[in-house]
Amino acid sequence: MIDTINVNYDTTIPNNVGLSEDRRILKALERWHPGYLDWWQDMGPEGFQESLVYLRTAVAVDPKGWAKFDYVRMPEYRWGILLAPAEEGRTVPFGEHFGEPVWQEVPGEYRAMLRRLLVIQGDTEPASVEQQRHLGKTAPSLYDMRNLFQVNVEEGRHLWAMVYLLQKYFGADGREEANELLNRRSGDVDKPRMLGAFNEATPDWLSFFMFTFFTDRDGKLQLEALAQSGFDPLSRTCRFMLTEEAHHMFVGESGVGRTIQRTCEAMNEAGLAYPHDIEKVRALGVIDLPTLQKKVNLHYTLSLDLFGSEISTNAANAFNAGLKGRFHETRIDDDHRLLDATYPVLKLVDGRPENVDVPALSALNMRLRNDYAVDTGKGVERWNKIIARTGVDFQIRLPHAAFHRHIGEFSTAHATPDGEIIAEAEWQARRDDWLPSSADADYIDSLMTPVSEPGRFANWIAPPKAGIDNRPGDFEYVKIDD
Ligand code: BYC
Repeated sequence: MIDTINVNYDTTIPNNVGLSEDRRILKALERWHPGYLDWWQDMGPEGFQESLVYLRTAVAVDPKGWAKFDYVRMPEYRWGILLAPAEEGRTVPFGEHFGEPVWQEVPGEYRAMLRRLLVIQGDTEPASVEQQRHLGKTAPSLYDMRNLFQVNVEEGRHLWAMVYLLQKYFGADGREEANELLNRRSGDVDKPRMLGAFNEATPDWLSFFMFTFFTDRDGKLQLEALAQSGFDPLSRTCRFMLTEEAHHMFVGESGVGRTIQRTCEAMNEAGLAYPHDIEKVRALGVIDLPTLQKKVNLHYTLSLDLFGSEISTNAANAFNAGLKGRFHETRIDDDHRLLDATYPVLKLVDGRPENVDVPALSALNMRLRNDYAVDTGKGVERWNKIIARTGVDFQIRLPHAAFHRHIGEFSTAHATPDGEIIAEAEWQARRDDWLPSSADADYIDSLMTPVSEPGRFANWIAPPKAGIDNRPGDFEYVKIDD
């Protein structure tokens, strides 16, 4: 009998899906495994493959007490296939098949659509590891370095999660896609990753924290939407991935929060009251808040692009089919079919952004993006509380959804962070006021000197409030030379 709660570590591929009784899939995954390890060696964290890292590994899929912590060399991390427990009697919660029993096999007519969703989701996971592979060398502390590596190994596991679904349910096509997931490369002109933000560089630690706050949160919203799926194995996979994802957003939110904290403290210690006096704040060796705002503007808008076009037939088809639902679908009080409903979509009307009611089915990307904006806004408010507590007069704000967009309704327009549409020339003249300039990048880069003594932190970032797994402040989270 398959134990669906505890993870079996006796096989080469830890799992709670009974792989040892599923020889065909076990074989397919074992054939894929060496290529994955080669990819990890080539594209995973550079320079630390032999170090011992204090990592958590999932031992069960029970939301309470599911992980254990221990020192592991990353290439020896036990990546595995973990699905949340099945819900008995679960029915399709939306779309044309609303109320029918969920599927354990892929419905033939939805094969192509489902495969595309799995491949896009799968592609983002190795992409983020590739984007972050240089960061170990400039970690501001061993604590942060360990968090980076934890995020990286779990993104690797999320790739395994999608590869399992592709191999198990899509035969030869699935195997081919699984191989392609190891062949594309973030930022490569010939074989780039599929979505925009996953081809951008993550050159410094502030970018990493912004990425895990903003872009991993797109991951949260997309996984929440896929966790509603009528294809039950996908739903169960995503539900467990979300358990791990929460830590990634914690890393981002607390990382930016600690950066803010340190900047404000340094300003207070030096008697600097004016946050816009950038040169004086930078002379303290911390990241001035206006530059931090520019990074917010960049990462938020790159992440908004990940929701696709505001009006999308792809999204409508996936909803009708019962494959991809809305955020918290089962908590929404409506018909879950959206036959007559409308939804307001932000459009460019007479040269201004305006809400226009459209059929709700066509506006599902916009709706998920709005849910994302609300979720993101709460985190930004928590950052603003940190600033307010220090007495510094500054507020971080999310820019308007028309600002700096490459996908959808506003991709052809230029807008200010307040949403005012402007001409190309004004945009070019003011771009560096709103988005990080190369001089800003150079300054941040100049702060990225590594700190590897246990318990010490780079000058630009405050220590965390608590250690990982309740470890003391001077705990050696990474044994670099062991
Ligand atoms: N870049 O109808 P449209 C995560 C393409 S993050 C490039 O507007 P649709 C993670 C689109 O593919 C979560 N291309 O959009 C985070 C389509 O092309 P085709 C990842 C883009 O399909 C951090 C065309 O434009 N998971 O997990 O409704 C670290 C028209 O498409 C982009 C998912 O995204 C773009 N930004 O929505 C690690 C879930 N946007 O097919 C991990 C799965 C659109 O016509 N994906 N296009 O050639 C989806 O649900 C949808 O595919 C999207 C796009 C939301 C991405």
